[in-house]
Amino acid sequence: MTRTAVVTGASSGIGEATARRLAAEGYEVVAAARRRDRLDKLAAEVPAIRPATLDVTSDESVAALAGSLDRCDVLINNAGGAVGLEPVADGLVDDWRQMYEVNVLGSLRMTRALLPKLIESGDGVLLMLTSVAGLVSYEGGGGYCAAKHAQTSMTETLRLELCGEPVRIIEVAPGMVQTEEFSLTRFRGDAERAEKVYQGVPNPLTADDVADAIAWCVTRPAHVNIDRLVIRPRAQAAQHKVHRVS
Ligand code: 8X3
Repeated sequence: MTRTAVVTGASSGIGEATARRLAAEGYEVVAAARRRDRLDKLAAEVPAIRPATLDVTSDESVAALAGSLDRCDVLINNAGGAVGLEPVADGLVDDWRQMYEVNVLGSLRMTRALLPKLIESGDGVLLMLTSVAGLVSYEGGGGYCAAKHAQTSMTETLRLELCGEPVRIIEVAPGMVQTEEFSLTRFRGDAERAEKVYQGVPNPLTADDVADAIAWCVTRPAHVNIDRLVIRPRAQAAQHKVHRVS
């Protein structure tokens, strides 16, 4: 029996790396995201990956994906991201709404839709990709930190509510990860500002580093629940303590 893993936000970054990694671990992976062209390329490269068009902000889209699945053993709620770095005093309601809609409500929609199948599998795993922004707050992080704190809280709540059910509830909270798009989206396409975030930092984490941690959590024996795994590059001792060279 091949186990099925659903990964949201799988068209790039941590989601794509996780889809590849879980396929290598022997899962049939449903790589779900809005950008179908990217998913098709990924699926053409990795036979165990099935592309699925998904918009986590749409009830209909989430229901269509859930309805198309025979089974679901693993759900990786990865779709998310940050928009803007304004102080709260200048926070833009539309940015905050978008961050809530994708990170928080997107995870809620996916969780509601797939939880019955995860439980039915007899050994389900629900993994929430949060962030260190879900554990600490930082200047300019207002909306993103609030959304990630909400996801962290949702994860803790789920673990309590589902105690006794055959499903593990895991949180992976990465720190500084250099991906193609995260900072670019945060800075609304300003590549120079996005690049500065990682300037002089020796080896920020890569998407593969996080996918490796996710795969480790998911592939523990069924009775082992990794409640929360915080992963940062060695150069980042804390949110405000980053070693930079040059
Ligand atoms: C990304 C990490 O520190 O930019 O989730 O919030 S941080």
